[in-house]
Amino acid sequence: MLLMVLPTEFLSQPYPLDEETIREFRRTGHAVVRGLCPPEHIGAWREALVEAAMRHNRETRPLEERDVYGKAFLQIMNLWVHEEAVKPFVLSRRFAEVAAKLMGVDAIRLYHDQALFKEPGGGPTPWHQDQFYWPLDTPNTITLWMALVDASPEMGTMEFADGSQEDGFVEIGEQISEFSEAFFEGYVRGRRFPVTKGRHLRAGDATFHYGWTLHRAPGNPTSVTREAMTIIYYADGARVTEPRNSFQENDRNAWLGGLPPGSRADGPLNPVLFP
Ligand SMILES: O=C(O)CCC(=O)C(=O)O
Repeated sequence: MLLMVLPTEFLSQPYPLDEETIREFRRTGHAVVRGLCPPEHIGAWREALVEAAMRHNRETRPLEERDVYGKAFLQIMNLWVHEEAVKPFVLSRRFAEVAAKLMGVDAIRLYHDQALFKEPGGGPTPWHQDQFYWPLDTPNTITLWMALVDASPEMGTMEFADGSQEDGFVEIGEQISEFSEAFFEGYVRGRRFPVTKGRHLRAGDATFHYGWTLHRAPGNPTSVTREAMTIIYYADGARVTEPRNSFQENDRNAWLGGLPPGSRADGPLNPVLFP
């Protein structure tokens, strides 16, 4: 059980986001934001987030018994609902404000959070679009992906296809899998999208990407777990769409309070986090 007092003041303080980062985000569909969680605070938050995630992790199979998706990472969802201690981190106004400013929207809601831990020997994360899973009618959706430990490209930081968000939904009828990797590898080459390779991230640095930006990550052959925390947001005012696949139907029930298609996406798990 965590006994330390977690630093919270900075979570409501603005981050000095520069115009160049915003321009680059809108053009390429992704951006890096250094020190979003300041170096002096990330250690304590890492400990709390990892402890919470591991308490709720239900994956016990060895890597070799899992499919491609299961090998890519341990995925533990909506920690803020299950663990009071990590709630201020996920609901941070500082983080949500950066997300809103990158997209250029006035107000932003929480979709959900997830811890994504790529274990030693974990496999690659295949090419995919996040919004394949989300029944939302706006392109203004965004994922914050924060490194909880210093992470090198060799450990599996993310690669992005620059500008791919402009294509919107590329409907391939399949989720994250060997098929999505092969299909999108050809697609990215065919569309001549430049690929931004994985970056070196310090603990507390974050990348952001649009829900439609194609991205992937290599496997982790190192002996250190690539621990990352993600928070997903969308522009306030978005509506729930008719689910286009079974995953979207699951998401509608799990994260959007089962709200019917056509209604405003403002379920009890979707608080406005900025302003
Ligand atoms: O952490 C990973 O390897 C993949 C993460 C990802 O695809 C995402 O956060 O959208």
